[in-house]
Amino acid sequence: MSKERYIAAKEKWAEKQKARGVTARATPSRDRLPPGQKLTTGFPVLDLGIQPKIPLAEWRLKLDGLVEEPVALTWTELNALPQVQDVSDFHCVTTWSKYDCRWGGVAFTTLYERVRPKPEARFVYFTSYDGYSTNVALEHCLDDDVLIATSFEGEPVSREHGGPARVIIPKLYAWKGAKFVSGITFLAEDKLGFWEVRGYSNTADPWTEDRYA
Ligand SMILES: Nc1nc2c(c(=O)[nH]1)N[C@H]1C(S)=C(S)[C@@H](COP(=O)(O)O)O[C@H]1N2
Ligand SMILES: [Mo]
Repeated sequence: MSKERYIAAKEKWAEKQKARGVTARATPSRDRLPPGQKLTTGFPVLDLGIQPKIPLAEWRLKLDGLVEEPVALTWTELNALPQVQDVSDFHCVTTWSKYDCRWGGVAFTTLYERVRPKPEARFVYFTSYDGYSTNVALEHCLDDDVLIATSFEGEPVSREHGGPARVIIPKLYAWKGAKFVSGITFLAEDKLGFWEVRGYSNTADPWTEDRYA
């Protein structure tokens, strides 16, 4: 499917879901599977039809905006930062969830400390090598399970799953985690990302089925 048709189809799907009133349920589920989700054991791939190939020697992660120390980290520099692992569940807005994903990489808070955002910075805008973008309130990025992941289950993150580096924000629907991440910009005002301008929720909480704005 072409990129345009794929996006159009996904937008239409979102509209239909909204029309059917599945944006929220009266009683949120209290167990591990968020309401309206189905457990999968596989690992579906969702992208814009592009899986960019970035040679590691050319790869950069640019951190800029309202920060004291903007930086463009090389692959070597990213990997020289303290490394962490975290096991988390993955919830896609298209209703599949995957349990116990073991991600490894650099904690968002490590990058935060490195660039030292100014007090006015309250929002984060992520960009990617495939043209994708997404936005998240800074406070949600500062949970200790938010990672710039470079490994999955002990192996480098595959290209289809967003390698060499992708963002993981377990407490939000997975579209808030940019695959093929290339930039992290700290902003005073919120700026909507790729799916957010196309009707997806800005806050994206799986537990309240906060799917579409
Ligand atoms: N760069 C980029 N990041 C992205 C996407 C994308 O199309 N491009 N899709 C998002 C969506 S909708 C989901 S559900 C997850 C899917 O991750 P996966 O392909 O590893 O399952 O990545 C998110 N991050
Ligand atoms: Mo998704």
